[in-house]
Amino acid sequence: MKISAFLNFFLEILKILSDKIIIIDALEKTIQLKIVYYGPALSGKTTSIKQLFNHFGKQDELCSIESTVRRTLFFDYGIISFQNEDWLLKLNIYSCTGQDFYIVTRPITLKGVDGIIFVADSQTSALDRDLVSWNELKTYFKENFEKFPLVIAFNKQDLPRKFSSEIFLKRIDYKTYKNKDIKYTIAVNGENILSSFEDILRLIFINMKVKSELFPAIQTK
Ligand SMILES: Nc1nc2c(ncn2[C@@H]2O[C@H](COP(=O)(O)OP(=O)(O)OP(=O)(O)O)[C@@H](O)[C@H]2O)c(=O)[nH]1
Ligand SMILES: [Mg+2]
Repeated sequence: MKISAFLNFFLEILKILSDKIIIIDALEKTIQLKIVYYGPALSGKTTSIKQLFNHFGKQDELCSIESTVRRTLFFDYGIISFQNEDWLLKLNIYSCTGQDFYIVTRPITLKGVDGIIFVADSQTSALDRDLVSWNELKTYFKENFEKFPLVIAFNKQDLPRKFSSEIFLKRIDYKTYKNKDIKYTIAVNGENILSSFEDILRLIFINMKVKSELFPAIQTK
C-alpha cells in the first residue's frame, strides 16, 4: 500500500474520532500512541520495525540499542508522525528485548502501551518459546489483557518447518479474546509488515471509540 493511501486511512479515522478520544491533546492538536512489538527472543521484532521504518523512509530515525551480535539490549525506539493541516498523529514505536537476561526492561517498555504486535516465531522449534512469551505478556496486564488491542504476527513464514497457527491459537484459547487479529509475516522481506501495523492502529482506534462511548464524561482533555 502506498503512503498516500495509508495516510488517507488515518485522516478518515481522525475525522471520525478527533473530538471523541481521550489521548488527544486538543490544544496542541496532537494524538500520541504507543505501539510495542513483543515476542520471544529472535522472533523478528527488530527486523519488523526496521522494515516499517524503511517503508516510510525513516530508517535513520530508528534508535536500536543492540549488542555487538545485533541482539536488542533494551528496546528499539522510533517515532513515525503524520501531519495534516490540523492534526499531528505521533506514533511511538518500541520493541521489547526477547532475551530473558534483560527481562526487567520488558514491563518498563510496555508502560502506557496502546497496542501490541506480538511477533511469534513460526518455526516448530519455537512454539514453546512463543507460548512462554505470550503467558508472560499476559501477566503484565492482569484482567485487561482479554480486550487489549493486539495483532499476532506469525513471522518467518518463508521457512520450511513451521507449526500450524491453529495449534498456537488453540493453546492460548484465542477465541476467548477480543480486539485481536492475526497476520502472517516475513519480516526479512517486509511481507505483511505494513498491514500488521495498519491492523493494530485499526484495533486501537476501535478500542478508543468503545471507551469514549462508555465514558463520555472523560472524552476530551
Ligand atoms: N527466514 C527469516 N528470518 C527472519 C525473519 N524475521 C527475522 N528473521 C531473522 O531472525 C533473526 C532475529 O531477528 P531479530 O529481528 O533480531 O529478532 P528480535 O525478535 O528483534 O530478537 P531479540 O531482540 O534478540 O529478541 C535475524 O537473523 C533475522 O534476520 C523472517 O521472516 N524470516
Ligand atoms: Mg530485537
